[in-house]
Amino acid sequence: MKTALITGATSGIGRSTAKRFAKEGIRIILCGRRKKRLEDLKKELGVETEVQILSFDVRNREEVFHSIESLPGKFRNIDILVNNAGNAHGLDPIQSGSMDDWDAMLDINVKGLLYVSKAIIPGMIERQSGHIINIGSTAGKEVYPNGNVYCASKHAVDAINQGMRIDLNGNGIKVGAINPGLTQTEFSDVRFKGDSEKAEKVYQGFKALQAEDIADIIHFVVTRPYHVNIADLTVMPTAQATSTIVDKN
Ligand code: NDP
Ligand code: 8X3
Repeated sequence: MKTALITGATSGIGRSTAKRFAKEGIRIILCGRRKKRLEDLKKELGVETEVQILSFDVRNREEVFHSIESLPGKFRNIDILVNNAGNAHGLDPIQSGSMDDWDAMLDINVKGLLYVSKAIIPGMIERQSGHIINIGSTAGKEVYPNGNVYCASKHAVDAINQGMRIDLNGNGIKVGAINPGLTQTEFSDVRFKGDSEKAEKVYQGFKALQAEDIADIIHFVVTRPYHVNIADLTVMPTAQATSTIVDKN
C-alpha cells in the first residue's frame, strides 16, 4: 500500500486528488490549515483507506517540519508527495500590487513547496524511491496581464521542478510537474478575496477544467510503470488556447 502526502487537501485540486487516491486504496496524509475541513474529509475517506491529517501553514518552517516528523509509523514512509498548496492573491498591475499579496504568493507557492519537499526528500533518498508531483500552472509557462507575481511564483515552481529532477537523478525518485489551465475551484475566490461575483465570472461562458479532471491526471501519473516519469504536463480546457485566449460565448 502506497502512502501519499497531499498539501492543500482542504479544497479544489488537492481535495479531489485525496478522494481519488482514497478510492484507489492509497494511504493518505491530508494537509491544510483548515482543521475542520481536514477532520470532515478524514471521516469521509476513512471508510476507504487509512487517513492521517496534518494541519500546518506551509509558510511556517517549524510547523512544516514538526508536523511531518510527528507522523505515526505507518505514515512515515511517504511514497508520493503532491506539492499542491498554493493560490493567487490579487490580480493587479505591478505598479499597484499589494506587497502583502506578493509575500503570500512567494512564501506559499514557492518557499512553502520547498519546505515541505525538504522535510520529505531525505526519506525518499534513504529508501531510493519516491514520486514528487509539483503543481505548477499555465502561469508558469507564460505571463499574462496583471499576473506578474503569481506568474513568477509558478515560473519558480517550473524551475524547481526541473532542478529537483536533475539533483535527485540517480536516487530512484520521479519528479514531475502538472500545469493546469483554468480550473474551477476556490482559486478565484481566494484571488479576489471572497468577491464571489468576480470569481464566478472567471469561469463563465465556457467549460472550465474541474478539480476532478486534474485528480484523474494525477492518478494516471502515479500509476505509470517504474521506468516512466511524466516530467512536465500542461492541461487546459478545450476552450482555452493561452492564458488570455479563451473561447467564451
Ligand atoms: P483552492 O483555493 O481550491 O485550494 C488551495 C489549497 O491550498 C487549499 O487546500 C488551501 O488550504 C491550501 N493552502 C493555501 N495556502 C496555504 C498555506 N499557507 N498553508 C497550507 N496550505 C495552504 O485552489 P486550487 O485547488 O485551484 O489550487 C491548488 C493548486 O493548483 C495551487 O498551487 C494553484 O496555484 C494551482 N493551480 C490552480 C489553477 C486553477 O485555475 N484553479 C490552475 C493552475 C494551477 P487551507 O486554506 O486550508 O490552508
Ligand atoms: C491558475 C490559472 O490562468 O488563473 O494558475 O493563472 S490562471
